[in-house]
Amino acid sequence: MKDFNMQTTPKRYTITAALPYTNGPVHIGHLAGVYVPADIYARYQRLQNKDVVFVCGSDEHGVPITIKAKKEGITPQEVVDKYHAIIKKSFEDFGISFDNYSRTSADVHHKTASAFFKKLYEEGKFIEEVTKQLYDEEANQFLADRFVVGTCPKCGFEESYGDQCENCGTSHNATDLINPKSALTGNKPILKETRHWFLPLDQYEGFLKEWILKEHKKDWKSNVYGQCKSWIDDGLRARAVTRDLDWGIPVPVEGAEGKVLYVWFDAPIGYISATKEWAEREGKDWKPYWKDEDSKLLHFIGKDNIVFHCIIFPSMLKAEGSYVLPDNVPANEFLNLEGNKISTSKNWAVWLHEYLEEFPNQQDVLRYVLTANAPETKDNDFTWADFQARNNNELVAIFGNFINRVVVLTNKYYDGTVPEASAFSEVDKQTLKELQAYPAVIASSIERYRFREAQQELMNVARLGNKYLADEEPWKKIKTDEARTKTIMYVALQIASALSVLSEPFLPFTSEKLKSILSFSNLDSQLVWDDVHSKTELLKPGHQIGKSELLFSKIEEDQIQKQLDKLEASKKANEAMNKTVEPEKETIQFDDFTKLDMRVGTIIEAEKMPKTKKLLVLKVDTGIDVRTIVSGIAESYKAEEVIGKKVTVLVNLAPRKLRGVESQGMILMTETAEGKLAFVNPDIDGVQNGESIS
Ligand code: B3M
Ligand code: ZN
Repeated sequence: MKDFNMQTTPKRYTITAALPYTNGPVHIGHLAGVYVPADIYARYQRLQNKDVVFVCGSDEHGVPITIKAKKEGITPQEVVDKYHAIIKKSFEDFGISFDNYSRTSADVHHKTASAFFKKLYEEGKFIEEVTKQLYDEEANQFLADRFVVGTCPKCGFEESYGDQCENCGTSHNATDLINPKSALTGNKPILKETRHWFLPLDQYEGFLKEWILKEHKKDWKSNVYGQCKSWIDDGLRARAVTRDLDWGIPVPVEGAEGKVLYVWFDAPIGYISATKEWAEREGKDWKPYWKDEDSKLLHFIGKDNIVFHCIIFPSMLKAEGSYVLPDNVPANEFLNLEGNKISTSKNWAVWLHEYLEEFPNQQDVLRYVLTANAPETKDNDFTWADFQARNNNELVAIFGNFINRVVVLTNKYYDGTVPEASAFSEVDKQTLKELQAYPAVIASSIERYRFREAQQELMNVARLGNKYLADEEPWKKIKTDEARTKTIMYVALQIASALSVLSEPFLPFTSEKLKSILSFSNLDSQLVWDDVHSKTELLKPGHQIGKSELLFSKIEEDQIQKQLDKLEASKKANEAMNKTVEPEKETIQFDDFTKLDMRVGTIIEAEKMPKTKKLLVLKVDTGIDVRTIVSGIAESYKAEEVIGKKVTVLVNLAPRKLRGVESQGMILMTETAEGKLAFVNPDIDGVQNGESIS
């Protein structure tokens, strides 16, 4: 039995990042919430010379894939093939350093997930039961998960899915939904009997209470702990782990034809399969990473996945019996974009593949901004203005500026050779001492999953360098004191080297570029994290560095405006799409229609009705006469704008008094997507006032 309080240094790290559903590309929300923090952590541990496996892969089963396939008129396999390639490439492009990016359609995964299920089945860990489930008679299909929406029994959200409410995060059974509706046909489902296998979560309550509520009260993030506590306190119930669907991993027992594993049963096992695939490729043994007590298992996820990683998957692992449990599940909250929730269907997102087209080779800028603003403790907002400011005022002005000065001056004064230091001043000693403290400071934040704080400390290293140069002014000293200048440049070069090592987890592309500028490849051995603390000298006198190259460049106003325009266009398109069309009215007879006398007319005078917001008093030439019509269009038009407009007029409407003015007819109007009223305009060549419309 593992002693949860034992604080020993783990022998190896098994780091997982949530498997993205393969039904669309990935956006900045994914990167900020899951993949960048996981990558920072994995890279940092590797720099510590730790034994790390960092795995992920495409989640290719489940209803989201089937729905996408239906929408695009292609097969689920075509959907996952298309997006697996796009997603995998995006992660590579952004330097997410997975040791393996697998997919749940892989053979190794089907086998691993089936074997897992079979073991639990054979050991009697499931309850097998025929129950009544939601069924769509028109679609001839059981409705599970995203195939059904209804009101969440916990929070009242009206668009909850069958297995989870996106609003409050609660996971439930589809039959718990109030007013369920089929997402396929909109029909009200009936109840139909079907056989399924259930994981009796209630039997794991004792274990979960002990493990989470006691052992992890202190070290799990409060958002994660809080959610778990509330679910456990509410009481847990058995959850079906099989589904009546045709896309997924077939349930590997007799009598289960036409049934597949619930996607949330197979997907987390995907972490194990991905580790197996990696180990096979590398000639290693996968088992210690999942079964040895001295392995530290970590799941990086978004907040909507907490229940699955903290309650359901651990119960599965516990039921199986031979696996370690996660040591931590550092889930993040959500990232919004310019004040609104990121949404794939509304195209309110910054897609990674599109970002790179607009900002080529600027992956680190996005990584930096997403970490600086990471939704670690609460939902956070990404804005393009903040993106620009952080690039220009921090990366360019602090980090880039320091490195550029060091490299340019070293080249200018010493042809790029690291100079010899003579006696260190108090300031030099203090600066070097401060520098040596940073690896531990940054590490401590990373170990506690506080990546924003860690990155701020990294920037403090660059600030230390900038301040040192500004105070010591080598560009002045060079004229009077050569020995002193050499010492200053020597110290500054040590800071630059430290930055190239310490920045690697956060800004891997920049770190690499900086290492190349500083000719790290000519060093006897590659520097690791602790060298910055333990080595008094990172670059030796006589080491030759390269020429300066800009690490970051300024982002201009027009680049930002372009992004904002793009979002504005999405907003417009959505408004147009979401405008609900009124249902058709009752059928009328032709005679009913001919009763309406509609004519072409022209507005010849217009003035605002005093003391009203909406009304204009118009004089309209109807061809029959010139008459007064009061029209509620003043919020869309100024009086002077409408004079001369050709309009459609209903002339035989009974007159009616509005604010004391008799209105003798009605002008036909419609409405634009943005809610502006518009004339039904018969302005066609040769059509005269009085022409009737029929
Ligand atoms: N695919 C959910 C998601 O993309 C899911 C994560 C699986 S992790 C095992 O939000
Ligand atoms: Zn809810």
